[in-house]
Amino acid sequence: MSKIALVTGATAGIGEATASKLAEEGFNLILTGRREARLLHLKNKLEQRNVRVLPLCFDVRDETAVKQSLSQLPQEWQQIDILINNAGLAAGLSSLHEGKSDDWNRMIDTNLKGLLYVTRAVTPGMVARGSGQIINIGSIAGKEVYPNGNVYCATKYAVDALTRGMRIDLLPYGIRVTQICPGAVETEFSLVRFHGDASRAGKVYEGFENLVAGDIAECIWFVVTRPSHVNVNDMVVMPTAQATATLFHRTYNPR
Ligand code: NDP
Ligand code: 8X3
Repeated sequence: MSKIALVTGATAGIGEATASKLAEEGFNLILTGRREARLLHLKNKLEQRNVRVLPLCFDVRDETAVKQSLSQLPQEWQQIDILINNAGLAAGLSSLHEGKSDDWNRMIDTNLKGLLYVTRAVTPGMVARGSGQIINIGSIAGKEVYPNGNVYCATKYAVDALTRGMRIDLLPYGIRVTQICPGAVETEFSLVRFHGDASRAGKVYEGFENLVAGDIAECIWFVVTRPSHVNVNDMVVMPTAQATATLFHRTYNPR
């Protein structure tokens, strides 16, 4: 029987690329996000690969919506083998004294509380079955704090801590827990961070070869395909031209 993976934030970027990779490899997929049209488009596209796709449209910040969606899964979707906690965002890039509490709340509610709500809904089934795999998408921002990254970095440090906490708590049940921490990946991430300012977002990736979403999907595939006695705890994946969160080798001045 085909395995089932649930990917949060599948409407764009890393989540969408991961969904495509897993569909290619024969996984049935529960795909989530807020943009319903994109979820439906993805369902139609991926089902051409002879896998089944269940699109679930909800905001991970809405605990009631998360609980309702995931507690009412049709019988054939209830055995989730792999949970990929990917939905997340940065909002703004400001010094703390100039930061906007709306941005802070969006990041904390999505990256931290949203990940918790989804995990809380999915893990009891894994515990009952004594198997499962959870992959949390952290960030280099959860390993190093950088100027003006303050709250985004704090949420990704929290993902790092939660990944370790989950691994400890789920140890007796044979559930594998992994964190993948990418450096700069060109997705909609910077467009979202800069509130739709495409010119500012584009500059982030100028002058060096960034990662693409498919690179992270390949890392996820590596983690998923290890034998069941092998767990990858933590994987930091950077562009070759990026040494730290802020140090890039740009071949020309992007400005
Ligand atoms: P994108 O903006 O391209 O994709 C983000 C995804 O998250 C979208 O599918 C979006 O779906 C979903 N999402 C955001 N907020 C919510 C919400 N409240 N409820 C449900 N879904 C939500 O960014 P990336 O693919 O780059 O980001 C994916 C993850 O990777 C994030 O956790 C990010 O922090 C992390 N990351 C990204 C890096 C990068 O350089 N790009 C580097 C390191 C980590 P929708 O809008 O439809 O709800
Ligand atoms: C995204 C990477 O360092 O640009 O998590 O914030 S960073």
